[in-house]
Amino acid sequence: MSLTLQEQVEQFKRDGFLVIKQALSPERVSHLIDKVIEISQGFTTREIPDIIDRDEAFAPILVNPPVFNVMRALMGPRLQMESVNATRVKPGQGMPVGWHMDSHVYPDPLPPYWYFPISINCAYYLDDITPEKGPLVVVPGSHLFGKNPPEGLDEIEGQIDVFVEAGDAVIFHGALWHAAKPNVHPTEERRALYYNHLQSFCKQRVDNFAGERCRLLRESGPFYIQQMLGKFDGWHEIPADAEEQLANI
Ligand SMILES: O=C(O)CCC(=O)C(=O)O
Repeated sequence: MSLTLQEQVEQFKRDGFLVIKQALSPERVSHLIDKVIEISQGFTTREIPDIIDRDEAFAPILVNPPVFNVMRALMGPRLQMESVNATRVKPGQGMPVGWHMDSHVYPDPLPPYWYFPISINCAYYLDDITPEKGPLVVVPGSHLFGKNPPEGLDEIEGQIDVFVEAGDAVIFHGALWHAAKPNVHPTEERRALYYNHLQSFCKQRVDNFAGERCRLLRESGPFYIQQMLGKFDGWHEIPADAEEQLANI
Protein backbone atom coordinates (compact mmCIF):
# COMPACT_ATOMS: atom_id res chain seq x y z
CA MET A 1 0.00 0.00 0.00
CA SER A 2 1.48 3.34 -0.97
CA LEU A 3 1.71 6.18 1.55
CA THR A 4 0.20 9.61 1.09
CA LEU A 5 2.62 12.54 0.89
CA GLN A 6 1.66 13.50 4.43
CA GLU A 7 2.42 9.97 5.68
CA GLN A 8 5.76 9.99 3.85
CA VAL A 9 6.69 13.26 5.56
CA GLU A 10 5.69 11.92 9.00
CA GLN A 11 7.65 8.70 8.47
CA PHE A 12 10.73 10.62 7.34
CA LYS A 13 10.53 12.95 10.33
CA ARG A 14 10.40 9.97 12.70
CA ASP A 15 12.95 7.63 11.08
CA GLY A 16 15.25 9.99 9.16
CA PHE A 17 14.87 7.92 6.00
CA LEU A 18 12.18 6.73 3.63
CA VAL A 19 12.00 4.13 0.87
CA ILE A 20 10.16 5.26 -2.27
CA LYS A 21 9.22 2.14 -4.22
CA GLN A 22 9.73 2.08 -7.98
CA ALA A 23 10.78 5.70 -8.31
CA LEU A 24 12.35 4.68 -11.64
CA SER A 25 10.72 2.33 -14.16
CA PRO A 26 12.51 -0.92 -15.16
CA GLU A 27 13.17 0.52 -18.67
CA ARG A 28 14.73 3.61 -17.18
CA VAL A 29 16.84 1.56 -14.78
CA SER A 30 18.25 -0.52 -17.60
CA HIS A 31 19.00 2.65 -19.65
CA LEU A 32 20.72 4.22 -16.61
CA ILE A 33 22.80 1.08 -16.01
CA ASP A 34 24.11 1.35 -19.59
CA LYS A 35 24.93 5.02 -18.98
CA VAL A 36 26.68 4.34 -15.67
CA ILE A 37 28.81 1.65 -17.34
CA GLU A 38 29.64 4.07 -20.17
CA ILE A 39 30.62 7.05 -17.99
CA SER A 40 32.58 4.98 -15.49
CA GLN A 41 35.14 3.75 -18.00
CA GLY A 42 38.56 4.61 -16.63
CA PHE A 43 37.35 4.98 -13.02
CA THR A 44 38.76 2.56 -10.47
CA THR A 45 37.05 4.31 -7.57
CA ARG A 46 33.70 3.41 -5.98
CA GLU A 47 32.31 6.81 -6.95
CA ILE A 48 31.84 8.54 -10.30
CA PRO A 49 31.38 12.26 -9.55
CA ASP A 50 29.41 15.01 -11.31
CA ILE A 51 27.38 12.72 -13.54
CA ILE A 52 25.04 15.39 -14.96
CA ASP A 53 27.98 16.71 -16.93
CA ARG A 54 28.91 13.24 -18.13
CA ASP A 55 25.60 12.30 -19.82
CA GLU A 56 22.22 13.84 -20.65
CA ALA A 57 20.31 10.99 -18.93
CA PHE A 58 20.89 12.34 -15.43
CA ALA A 59 19.43 15.89 -15.45
CA PRO A 60 15.73 14.94 -15.85
CA ILE A 61 15.96 12.86 -12.66
CA LEU A 62 16.42 16.12 -10.73
CA VAL A 63 12.66 16.60 -11.02
CA ASN A 64 11.54 12.96 -10.90
CA PRO A 65 8.06 13.42 -9.33
CA PRO A 66 7.99 10.58 -6.74
CA VAL A 67 11.15 11.99 -5.13
CA PHE A 68 10.86 15.68 -6.05
CA ASN A 69 7.43 16.01 -4.40
CA VAL A 70 8.69 14.57 -1.13
CA MET A 71 11.85 16.70 -1.22
CA ARG A 72 9.82 19.88 -1.75
CA ALA A 73 7.49 18.89 1.09
CA LEU A 74 10.45 18.26 3.41
CA MET A 75 12.79 21.09 2.46
CA GLY A 76 10.55 23.71 0.89
CA PRO A 77 10.45 24.74 -2.76
CA ARG A 78 13.86 26.40 -2.83
CA LEU A 79 15.93 23.27 -3.04
CA GLN A 80 19.33 23.13 -4.54
CA MET A 81 21.69 20.29 -5.27
CA GLU A 82 24.82 19.58 -3.30
CA SER A 83 26.16 16.87 -5.62
CA VAL A 84 24.98 14.24 -8.10
CA ASN A 85 27.17 11.13 -8.26
CA ALA A 86 26.99 7.47 -9.18
CA THR A 87 28.61 4.45 -7.57
CA ARG A 88 29.63 1.18 -9.09
CA VAL A 89 30.72 -1.43 -6.58
CA LYS A 90 32.27 -4.37 -8.39
CA PRO A 91 31.47 -7.97 -7.37
CA GLY A 92 33.57 -9.48 -4.63
CA GLN A 93 35.58 -6.27 -4.16
CA GLY A 94 33.88 -5.30 -0.92
CA MET A 95 34.25 -1.52 -0.82
CA PRO A 96 32.19 -1.03 2.36
CA VAL A 97 31.52 2.45 3.74
CA GLY A 98 31.85 2.93 7.51
CA TRP A 99 29.36 4.76 9.73
CA HIS A 100 29.01 8.44 8.90
CA MET A 101 26.54 11.29 8.43
CA ASP A 102 26.39 13.41 5.29
CA SER A 103 25.86 16.72 7.17
CA HIS A 104 27.49 18.11 10.24
CA VAL A 105 25.92 17.71 13.64
CA TYR A 106 23.43 20.43 14.53
CA PRO A 107 24.38 22.64 17.47
CA ASP A 108 22.37 22.32 20.68
CA PRO A 109 20.70 24.65 21.43
CA LEU A 110 19.90 25.57 17.86
CA PRO A 111 20.50 29.21 17.00
CA PRO A 112 17.40 31.30 16.22
CA TYR A 113 16.33 31.19 12.57
CA TRP A 114 17.91 27.76 12.20
CA TYR A 115 16.32 25.48 9.66
CA PHE A 116 16.86 21.77 9.23
CA PRO A 117 17.46 19.28 7.72
CA ILE A 118 20.38 20.86 5.91
CA SER A 119 20.71 18.10 3.37
CA ILE A 120 18.71 15.09 2.23
CA ASN A 121 20.34 12.51 -0.01
CA CYS A 122 18.39 10.40 -2.48
CA ALA A 123 19.94 7.07 -3.45
CA TYR A 124 18.41 5.49 -6.55
CA TYR A 125 19.34 1.81 -6.60
CA LEU A 126 19.85 0.32 -10.05
CA ASP A 127 20.27 -3.27 -8.81
CA ASP A 128 18.28 -5.39 -6.38
CA ILE A 129 20.08 -5.13 -3.05
CA THR A 130 20.47 -8.53 -1.37
CA PRO A 131 22.50 -9.36 1.78
CA GLU A 132 25.46 -10.35 -0.45
CA LYS A 133 25.37 -7.12 -2.47
CA GLY A 134 25.94 -5.02 0.67
CA PRO A 135 22.86 -3.07 1.73
CA LEU A 136 22.71 0.44 3.07
CA VAL A 137 22.60 0.19 6.88
CA VAL A 138 20.83 2.87 8.90
CA VAL A 139 20.06 3.61 12.54
CA PRO A 140 16.42 4.79 12.42
CA GLY A 141 15.90 7.98 14.40
CA SER A 142 19.65 8.73 14.67
CA HIS A 143 19.15 12.01 12.78
CA LEU A 144 17.84 13.30 16.12
CA PHE A 145 20.79 12.08 18.25
CA GLY A 146 22.77 15.29 17.65
CA LYS A 147 26.14 13.56 17.66
CA ASN A 148 28.49 11.75 15.33
CA PRO A 149 28.41 7.98 14.91
CA PRO A 150 31.38 5.86 16.00
CA GLU A 151 33.93 5.14 13.29
CA GLY A 152 34.05 1.80 11.48
CA LEU A 153 31.32 -0.72 10.80
CA ASP A 154 30.78 -2.23 14.26
CA GLU A 155 27.21 -3.21 15.03
CA ILE A 156 25.09 -0.40 16.54
CA GLU A 157 21.97 -1.13 18.59
CA GLY A 158 18.85 -0.64 16.49
CA GLN A 159 20.63 -0.68 13.10
CA ILE A 160 18.73 -2.14 10.16
CA ASP A 161 19.69 -3.21 6.64
CA VAL A 162 17.69 -1.47 3.92
CA PHE A 163 16.84 -4.03 1.25
CA VAL A 164 15.45 -2.51 -1.92
CA GLU A 165 14.73 -3.50 -5.49
CA ALA A 166 16.18 -1.96 -8.63
CA GLY A 167 14.31 1.30 -9.28
CA ASP A 168 13.59 2.02 -5.61
CA ALA A 169 14.87 5.24 -4.05
CA VAL A 170 15.95 5.74 -0.45
CA ILE A 171 15.96 9.29 0.81
CA PHE A 172 17.89 9.93 3.99
CA HIS A 173 18.46 12.88 6.31
CA GLY A 174 21.94 14.42 6.37
CA ALA A 175 22.35 13.62 10.05
CA LEU A 176 21.18 9.98 9.79
CA TRP A 177 23.85 7.52 10.91
CA HIS A 178 24.42 5.22 7.95
CA ALA A 179 26.96 2.90 6.39
CA ALA A 180 27.09 0.44 3.49
CA LYS A 181 28.07 -3.21 3.82
CA PRO A 182 30.56 -4.68 1.32
CA ASN A 183 29.50 -6.26 -1.94
CA VAL A 184 30.62 -9.87 -1.53
CA HIS A 185 28.48 -11.22 -4.37
CA PRO A 186 30.71 -13.35 -6.61
CA THR A 187 29.47 -11.97 -9.93
CA GLU A 188 27.01 -9.09 -9.58
CA GLU A 189 27.67 -5.36 -9.28
CA ARG A 190 25.88 -2.93 -6.99
CA ARG A 191 25.10 0.34 -8.82
CA ALA A 192 23.34 3.44 -7.53
CA LEU A 193 22.87 7.15 -8.20
CA TYR A 194 23.06 9.72 -5.38
CA TYR A 195 21.20 13.03 -5.71
CA ASN A 196 22.13 14.99 -2.62
CA HIS A 197 19.78 17.93 -1.95
CA LEU A 198 20.76 20.98 0.02
CA GLN A 199 18.89 23.89 1.57
CA SER A 200 19.21 26.87 -0.74
CA PHE A 201 20.85 29.04 1.93
CA CYS A 202 23.77 26.60 2.18
CA LYS A 203 26.57 26.75 -0.34
CA GLN A 204 28.91 23.89 -0.89
CA ARG A 205 32.59 24.77 -0.74
CA VAL A 206 33.21 23.41 -4.22
CA ASP A 207 30.94 23.86 -7.23
CA ASN A 208 30.01 20.33 -8.24
CA PHE A 209 28.14 21.64 -11.29
CA ALA A 210 30.91 23.43 -13.14
CA GLY A 211 30.97 21.47 -16.40
CA GLU A 212 29.52 22.58 -19.74
CA ARG A 213 26.08 20.92 -19.50
CA CYS A 214 25.52 22.23 -15.95
CA ARG A 215 26.77 25.70 -16.91
CA LEU A 216 24.29 25.87 -19.82
CA LEU A 217 21.42 24.52 -17.71
CA ARG A 218 22.18 27.02 -14.94
CA GLU A 219 22.36 29.93 -17.41
CA SER A 220 19.49 29.17 -19.75
CA GLY A 221 17.71 25.99 -18.60
CA PRO A 222 14.18 25.93 -17.17
CA PHE A 223 13.91 27.99 -13.95
CA TYR A 224 13.36 24.93 -11.74
CA ILE A 225 16.69 23.47 -12.86
CA GLN A 226 18.47 26.83 -12.57
CA GLN A 227 17.27 26.93 -8.97
CA MET A 228 18.45 23.43 -8.22
CA LEU A 229 21.86 24.27 -9.66
CA GLY A 230 22.09 27.40 -7.51
CA LYS A 231 20.48 30.33 -9.40
CA PHE A 232 17.22 31.93 -8.27
CA ASP A 233 15.06 34.35 -10.27
CA GLY A 234 11.80 34.33 -8.33
CA TRP A 235 8.86 32.06 -7.59
CA HIS A 236 7.06 30.15 -10.33
CA GLU A 237 4.89 27.04 -10.58
CA ILE A 238 6.66 23.91 -11.77
CA PRO A 239 5.00 22.71 -15.00
CA ALA A 240 3.51 19.22 -14.93
CA ASP A 241 5.70 18.10 -17.83
CA ALA A 242 8.95 19.41 -16.31
CA GLU A 243 10.75 16.12 -16.71
CA GLU A 244 9.74 15.70 -20.37
CA GLN A 245 10.85 19.25 -21.12
CA LEU A 246 14.24 18.43 -19.67
CA ALA A 247 14.59 15.23 -21.64
CA ASN A 248 14.36 17.34 -24.81
CA ILE A 249 17.09 19.79 -23.88
O1 LIG B 1 26.06 3.12 -1.02
C1 LIG B 1 25.29 3.25 -0.07
O2 LIG B 1 24.31 2.52 0.05
C2 LIG B 1 25.54 4.32 0.95
C3 LIG B 1 26.34 5.43 0.40
C4 LIG B 1 26.61 6.47 1.42
O3 LIG B 1 26.93 6.16 2.52
C5 LIG B 1 26.50 7.90 1.07
O4 LIG B 1 26.22 8.21 -0.09
O5 LIG B 1 26.67 8.75 1.95
